[in-house]
Amino acid sequence: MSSFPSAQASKEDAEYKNISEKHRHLIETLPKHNGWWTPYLYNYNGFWLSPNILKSNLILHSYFKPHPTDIFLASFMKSGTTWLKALIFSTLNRHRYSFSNHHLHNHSPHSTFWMLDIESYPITDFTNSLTPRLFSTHFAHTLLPPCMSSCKFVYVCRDPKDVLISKWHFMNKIRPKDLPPLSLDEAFALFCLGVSDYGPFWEQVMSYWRASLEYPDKIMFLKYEEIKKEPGVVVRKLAAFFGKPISEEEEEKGVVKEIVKLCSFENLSNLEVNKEGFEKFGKLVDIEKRGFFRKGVIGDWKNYLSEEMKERIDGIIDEKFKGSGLVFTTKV
Ligand code: PAP
Repeated sequence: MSSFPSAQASKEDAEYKNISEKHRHLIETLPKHNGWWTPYLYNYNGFWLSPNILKSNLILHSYFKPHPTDIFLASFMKSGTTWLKALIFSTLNRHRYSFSNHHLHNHSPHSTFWMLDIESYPITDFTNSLTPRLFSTHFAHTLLPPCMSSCKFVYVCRDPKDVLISKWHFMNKIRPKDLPPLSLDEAFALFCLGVSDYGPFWEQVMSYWRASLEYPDKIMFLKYEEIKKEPGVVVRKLAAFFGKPISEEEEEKGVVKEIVKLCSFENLSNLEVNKEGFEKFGKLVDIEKRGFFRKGVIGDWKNYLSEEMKERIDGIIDEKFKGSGLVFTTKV
């Protein structure tokens, strides 16, 4: 066997050199603003990204090869990603595991998806995955490689006021100790400016909303609040969207109820596997698993935001979503 690198490998290495150069140039030239857990966020094609996440985006564009059967879960951070990972995984694999001895009893929801946004070079070999391959991302739809648009996406959004509070708590947990704690006033000001990882919030949400209107058979658009209200309806929708509708026999056996129960906040947050240890996100960051389960309720923002802050966020969102057809139905 030759020990020389193949022509393909050296071409890819050369490509990576170009990416690193481009990244260095972007970091020097893009508009920047202080971030939530990194010293700076950089505005790349209209979205605020931390330096490593920006580099991952460039890497994805060059190296990621989607399969037609891949399924992507997209969300703004803190909008219900963990919950949807569990719901999608257990709905798709409902014939593979019994509910009394389920994979999710000893594997965290995050471990069932590949997180696309943290890819470094050389890109992961995703061969050791079940089919369909499951990926998650927080990138806006317009920041993703166009070749992914032939795949199915599930997008979940959430009331931005709850997103802000959830993110503020989370960021203070993962913020490096050499940065001072982020006050709620600072987080609020950043959020309202649109300076938020992967944001502005409204632009990221709108990118998927518009795409879901254009390609309804490819992008399923969900709201956290709707799932809370009728999780069973969402499980049935997901199953149908993946081309594996819940059968009458499954209905009779109570499969939908089992999935909803398995993925509930109460159940997942009390499993040992989600309480102890760290979730590894590539080489980027290790995050305490319990950090993904805080309260899991609608309207916790009321415990933190003043009336004036609420009005400000609602006002921004009303203006940004005006005429789009997207409304947050549950104004608590
Ligand atoms: P991520 O973007 O970092 O992956 P994500 O899972 O989207 O985080 O959001 C975490 C939020 O979902 C937390 O909300 P909170 O801070 O307002 O409590 C978390 O509690 C909530 N959450 C996690 N699992 C569930 C679940 N099974 N049901 C409902 N909410 C959940």
